Amino acid sequence: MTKDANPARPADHDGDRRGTPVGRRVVLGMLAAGAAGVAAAPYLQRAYDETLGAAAQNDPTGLSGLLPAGGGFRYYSVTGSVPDKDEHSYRLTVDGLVRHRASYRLADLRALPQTRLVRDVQCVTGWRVPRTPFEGVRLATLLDAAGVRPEAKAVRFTCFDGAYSESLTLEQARRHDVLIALRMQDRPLGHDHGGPVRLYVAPMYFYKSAKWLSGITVTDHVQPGYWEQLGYDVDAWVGRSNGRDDVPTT
Ligand SMILES: Nc1nc2c(c(=O)[nH]1)N[C@H]1C(S)=C(S)[C@@H](COP(=O)(O)O)O[C@H]1N2
Ligand SMILES: [Mo]
Repeated sequence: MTKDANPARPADHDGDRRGTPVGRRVVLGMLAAGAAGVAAAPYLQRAYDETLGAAAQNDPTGLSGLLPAGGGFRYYSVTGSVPDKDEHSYRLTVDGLVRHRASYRLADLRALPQTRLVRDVQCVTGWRVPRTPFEGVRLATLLDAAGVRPEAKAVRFTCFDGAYSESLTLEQARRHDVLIALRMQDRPLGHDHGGPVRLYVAPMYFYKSAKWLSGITVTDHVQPGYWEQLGYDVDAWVGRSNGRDDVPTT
C-alpha cells in the first residue's frame, strides 16, 4: 500500500470531520451493525448504510469515516448536512461555453439513453470496492445536446451541498466511461451516495465522482476542484496519480 507516498498531499479526507458529537453507544452500535451486516440480507445492508450516513455527518471523531459503510463504501461529505432533492426539486443545469443552456429534471435524465458500467471503485485514501454497477447518462450526451463552443477546453462540476466541486478536461469529459449517474449498485442513488444524481468518472480516483451534482459548466480552462485545491492531483487516473500505484479501475 502506498498511502501517504506523496509528501505533498494534505491530510487525507478521512481526517476532516466536524459537527456535534455522536455518543459512543451510537458508534459501537454501528460497529455491531457492521458485523451483523456481513451476513445480512440486502435490506439490512441498506438500513445500515443510512444509519452510518446520518451519524457520519455529525462525527467529529472521524471514527465513522473509518468504518466500512454498506458494501465497503465509506460515507464522505465536506459539509455538515446536505439538503434532500427529489423528483420535484432536483435540477441539473448545463451552462457556460455552450450554444444551448439546459436544465434537466430527473425525468428528463431518465428519458435519455442509459449506460451501465461495472468497475472497481478506488478511493485515494486506500479503500477499494470491487465491481460496482453505476448507471446513467453519458456526460458526452449532455455536452453534445448543449453544443459545446470551439473555444471550450474543460468542464466544471458543482454540487448542491454548496461546497464541493470537480473538473475534467473536455477530452476526459467525453470519455464513454464518464456518466451522470442516476443509479448505483442497481438501485436509485441514495442520498448518502450523492443522490439523486452524482458524477461517475470510472477511470479516476473516487473524489472525481462528485456527489449531489447540480451544475455542469463548460469553461475555457480547468479549474481545480475542492480536494485539488488542497493538493490532490487534477488528473486523477487510478494507479497513475497522487503518488499511488493501485491497480487501474478500467
Ligand atoms: N459532494 C461531494 N462529493 C464527493 C465527496 C464529498 O465530500 N462531497 N467526496 C468524494 C470522495 S473523496 C469519495 S471517496 C467519494 C465517496 O463516495 P461515497 O460517499 O458514495 O462512498 O465521493 C466523492 N465525491
Ligand atoms: Mo475519496
